[in-house]
Amino acid sequence: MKLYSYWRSSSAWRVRIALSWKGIPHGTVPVHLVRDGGQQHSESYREANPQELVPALADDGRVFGQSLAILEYLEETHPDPPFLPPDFAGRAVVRQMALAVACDVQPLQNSRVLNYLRDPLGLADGPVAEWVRHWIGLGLRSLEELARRHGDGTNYLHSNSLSMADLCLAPQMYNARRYHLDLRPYPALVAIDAHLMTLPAFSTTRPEAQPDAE
Ligand SMILES: N[C@@H](CCC(=O)N[C@@H](CS)C(=O)NCC(=O)O)C(=O)O
Repeated sequence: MKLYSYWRSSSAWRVRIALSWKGIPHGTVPVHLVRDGGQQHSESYREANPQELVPALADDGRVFGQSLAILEYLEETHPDPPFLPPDFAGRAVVRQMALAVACDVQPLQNSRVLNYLRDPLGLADGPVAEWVRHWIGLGLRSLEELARRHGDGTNYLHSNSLSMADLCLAPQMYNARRYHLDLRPYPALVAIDAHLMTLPAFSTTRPEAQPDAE
């Protein structure tokens, strides 16, 4: 298996955690999202992922994009240890929380969106950062409530075991800190994130631990 990744990509980090958690041997191909005008736009990478986004995962002669599709693929091909609960309702809740981050928060802070706000729309860096904080804050507010309803409020988002939702939470919290969002309104998420970062699958795959980190 080969993961196309960028050290600071929160979507790629989800997959790095999954590969580590499941102990799946793999290589990593760094794709620099800024250098050379963005290597995600190169012809060779477009061949791997026509969406020109990281991550992408190559396995067995095929390449997949979209981190959540990749996570589901890894879960189905390597079910042990699982990151989806055994019951249908539990799975739906975990997917609800993962998608709340992956569909409704992360896309609004992706670099191509922020670049478009700057040019051609003419927003300065201050308002752009404000935009990011606004959307992350809104997403975390609902996630905090969901964590209280479905989790233990201290270790995991759902029930008392690791799930795909946690794989989305930690990278999102990292980005919230990067943009200096006040995290005091989200004590359950802060506690869960702190616990997750004690797990080797999270700590060893964090952005700063990547070979392409700057
Ligand atoms: N929904 C996609 C999002 C992927 C995504 O937005 N990747 C970002 C990095 S986190 C990227 O490649 N950005 C490059 C760009 O904006 O040009 C997924 O979950 O894989």
